[in-house]
Amino acid sequence: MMIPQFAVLGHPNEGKSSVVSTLTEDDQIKVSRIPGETIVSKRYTVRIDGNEIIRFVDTPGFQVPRQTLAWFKAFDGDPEQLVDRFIDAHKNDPFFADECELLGPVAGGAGIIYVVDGSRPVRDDDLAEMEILRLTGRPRMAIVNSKTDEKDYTSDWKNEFRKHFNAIRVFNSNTANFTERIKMLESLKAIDQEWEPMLSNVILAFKKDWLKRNRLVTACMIETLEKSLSFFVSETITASSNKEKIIEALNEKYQADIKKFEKQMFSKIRTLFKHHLFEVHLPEYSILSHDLFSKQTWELLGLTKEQLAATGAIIGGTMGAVIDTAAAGITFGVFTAIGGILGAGSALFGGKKMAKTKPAGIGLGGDKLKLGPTKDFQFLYILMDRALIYYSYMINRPHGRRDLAELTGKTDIKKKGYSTDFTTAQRNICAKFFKTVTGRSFAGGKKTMSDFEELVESVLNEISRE
Ligand SMILES: Nc1nc2c(ncn2[C@@H]2O[C@H](COP(=O)(O)OP(=O)(O)OP(=O)(O)O)[C@@H](O)[C@H]2O)c(=O)[nH]1
Ligand SMILES: [Mg+2]
Repeated sequence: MMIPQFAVLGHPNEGKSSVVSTLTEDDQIKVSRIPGETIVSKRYTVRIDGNEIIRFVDTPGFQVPRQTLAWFKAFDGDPEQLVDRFIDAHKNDPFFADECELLGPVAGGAGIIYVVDGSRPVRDDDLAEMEILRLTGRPRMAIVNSKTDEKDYTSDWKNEFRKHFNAIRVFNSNTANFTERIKMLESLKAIDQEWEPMLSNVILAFKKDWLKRNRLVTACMIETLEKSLSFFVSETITASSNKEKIIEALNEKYQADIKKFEKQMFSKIRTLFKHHLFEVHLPEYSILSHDLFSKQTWELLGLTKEQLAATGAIIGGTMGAVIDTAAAGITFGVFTAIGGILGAGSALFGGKKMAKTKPAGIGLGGDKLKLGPTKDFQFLYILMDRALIYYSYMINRPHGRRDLAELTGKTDIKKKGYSTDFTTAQRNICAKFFKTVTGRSFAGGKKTMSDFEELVESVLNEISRE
């Protein structure tokens, strides 16, 4: 089957490779500050479920546009043959090597996407390039991909573009998200009526694929939430056991494992959105860089004072408060932290209510110290919000953007979790889910799970549209 094909052309170092990288979600394409990075034309095909959908060809920049234009203008053969004849005439001439290379895909029938940096003024060379592209007679679109915000010549560029192109669009390869990629494809439809149906199918395929990814994220998130919220650790103790030590070890294991579950989920999300280079290395103050169990995490996620009070035990715990469960004669010390998450008293003593009646019961054999599953409903929101924030980073990071350093110090991090905006109905769904997965209620069952699934998926779809 024929798929639409576009050659991405322009001056050296204007962001052609970066545009191809963002459009194809391929972060393995080389992008460089030094002009002349791309020296041969290379095809990048987008595949969805194994099917080829659309192809973009990355090309080297124009080197001798004025000389090329002079040849084009002097050409008096069949205009349909113009590009082919140019390549025939110059393929062995090193002076025109880049021009032959970049015009190759155009001769092969590709549509044209012309990229310029809107933060610099229009020059004569650019006018020559645009005129060359017009003379090819191929369907063509121009995009302004501004490399800096310092100066903006977008309107000058647009004025020139109007004379030479069938469609014009501002598209920034360093900020464009899914919605902008789709809009870009929508405007590509305008460059040639014959291409419209094909491009409509491409857009449909992209949209379907995105929804599919969101469904996969939903499944992964729910699996991780279930695993984390129902998680517990336990150990058999005897009279001679060092309980404090055991509890401390259980505490560590509990936290470490839950963090591991989260890490695995993050890695799946990252893979789904095809990031190899980008990972979230957040600045100090950000939510995700905080320890999952730290006070800051809870605060930054936007929990109210009341909610924080409800989790007081956790914070108290990390502050070193000591709760004495007099009956059992065990002081909790550090594990108050867990006390809050797990619900101090009962969770520590699986099954047997021996503590109250037999203060010495721990020594009777077959007794267990158990941490988890969590009793704290807020923990669900914490885990959810962290997943959603991570997801939002992954989906909003264009693959053509390579300045990893710039990310640190950025302040556009959402200070509160998405769950803070949940409606009462949504909170109820979360509460039921929580009760079900922590084994505290069997009410609802299937419906509880499908309601929660629907909720997560709709939140993901909403974040995708932002
Ligand atoms: N800030 C910012 N930088 C960009 C943007 N697009 C490209 N760049 C940077 O501009 C430089 C050139 O980008 P490339 O995509 O390699 O440009 P190119 O047109 O393929 O260059 P050649 O292959 O050398 O012709 C790189 O340092 C990019 O990171 C953008 O939208 N914003
Ligand atoms: Mg390049």
